[in-house]
Parts: sequence; structure tokens; C-alpha cells
Amino acid sequence: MNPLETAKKIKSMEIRGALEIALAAVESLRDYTKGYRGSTFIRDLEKQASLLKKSRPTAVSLPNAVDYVLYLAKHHDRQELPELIDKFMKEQREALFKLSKIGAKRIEDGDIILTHCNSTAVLETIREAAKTKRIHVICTETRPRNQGYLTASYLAKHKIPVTLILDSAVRSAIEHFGVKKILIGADTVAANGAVANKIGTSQIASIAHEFNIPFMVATETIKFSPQTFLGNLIEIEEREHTEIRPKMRGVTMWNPAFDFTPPEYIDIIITEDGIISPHMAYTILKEKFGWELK
Ligand code: RUB
Repeated sequence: MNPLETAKKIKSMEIRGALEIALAAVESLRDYTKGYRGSTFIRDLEKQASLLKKSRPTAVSLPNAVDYVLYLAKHHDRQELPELIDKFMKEQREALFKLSKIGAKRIEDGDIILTHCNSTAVLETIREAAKTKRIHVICTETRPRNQGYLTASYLAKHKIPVTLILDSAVRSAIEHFGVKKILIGADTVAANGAVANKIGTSQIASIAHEFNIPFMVATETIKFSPQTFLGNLIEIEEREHTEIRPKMRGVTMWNPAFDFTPPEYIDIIITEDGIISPHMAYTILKEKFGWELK
């Protein structure tokens, strides 16, 4: 698929989730490179890259992955680029696999785990743990786009017990089911360890804090933001109010797609490089994004 079509699908959320949008974007740049016949490759590639980066603003995996491809393009021959992009994509899939193995160790037999939205990092971790442990997952519907239905169907397909709840039922469900852990994905991890994820995540974190329930984030390090290291703020995407409901006379609507959970509410961040505390985000950024920070 070409970058323009890919950007449209990311914007409309036909392709969604922080890892998937990053992989789709770099795959489209790979296809663009393979089919390129012009004479100003880097300049043209940069145009396609900026198109992709503008498609959704919050998940930093998208600009990180796209910028990495630009970096590769500037440091290698064009002929080598498709193979290097394939290697990068493979590494990202491996990162997901590794973090799921690491995260699964933090799940115990009999755990009741609450999740929000639809995260491949969360689902793969739960699926890995469920190979040897009994787990019951409580998942929120995740208004307005109802990504929780995807989560629930995936778990049901893999025969993992799952209960779907309304977003507003989190507090009640924690008490009713005796939830033991919260596990969520991430769109962006900032240098101070704050995590941007689907709107509603921070409310769940504050309830978990009140009940003293471990709040765990599962994320590949591609979702750590070097821009925040350099002082930039993360933009929270605001989507059309029609996602909430059709127009109502005399009523304005506000539809932010993500929110920030402060590091104080996060117990651990599970990455492919191991389990870290949110305050180690800074170290990961320095180690992993040297190429970007320079
Ligand atoms: C998806 C979302 C997910 C993260 C992590 O939001 O908030 O929790 O992107 O997902 P949206 P993953 O549906 O608006 O894209 O672990 O799959 O990268």
C-alpha cells in the first residue's frame, strides 16, 4: 500500500493501535522505496514521511518509526533500504514477543486483570500467561470507538475467560470481581515516565491507586518519546464529536482520544528490555534513541 492510502487508513482508524500504525507506515515507505523511479529520493521520501506522521498525533511509535526510516535512508544506499526496513519491522515483532514473555511472569495463577482499550502488547502478554495460568480478564467497552469489543473477542477466541463492562463500571468491577492487577498498553511514554494511552486510562489508574492495585503498562520501547526528552509536549488527539453522538442542539462536545497517567500511579513498565519503573524512562531514551537525540 502507498503512503497516502496508509495515512488515510490510519486517520480513519481502519489501521489502529500504536504498534500497528507504526508498522503499516514503515511498510508503506518500503513499498514506496521499491517502486521509486525519480531522482530526488530523500526529498520525496521526506514528503511521504511527513504525510504519514501527520495522520495521528499522539502515538509516538509512528514518528519514531518513520524518522528511523529517514535516518536509514540518509545513511545507506537506496537499494539497501527495503531490506533494512524489513529488519526493523521484524525487530518490532520480536520486541512484542519478548515483552509478552517478560510480562507473563508478572501474572499469577488465579489473577483477575482489568484492561482498557485494545492493545496487542497487553493481549500477547495475557495470552502468554494463560498458557500456564488461570486468568480472568475484565475489559472495558472503551467508548466511543468500542475497541474493548476487539479485546473481548480476541480473548474469547483464545478461550481466555473475559467479562465486558461499561467504562463507567470500573470502580464497581474492581470491588465486585476482586481485580488483582491492571494491565494497559501505551501510545507514548514520556521522559518523566508519564504514559499516554486511550482516554479513560488515567481514571482507572487513580482508582487502582486508591485500591492499592498494581498498575502495569506493557509497551515496546519504540513508544518512548525522544521529543519529550528535548522538552516538547505530547499532543493529545481530539477527534470528531460525531464519534460521541450526532449533533445535539445547544450542546458542544469534546472528544479527546487519549490521556496521561502520571508516573506516580504506574508501578511497572514492561518492555522488551525488561521491567522498569517509570522513572527509568529517561535512561531507556538515552540508550535507545541516541540516533534521534543527536
Ligand atoms: C489504542 C490504544 C492502545 C495503544 C497500545 O488507541 O490506546 O492501548 O495504542 O496498543 P486507538 P498496542 O484505538 O485510538 O489507536 O499495544 O497495540 O500498540
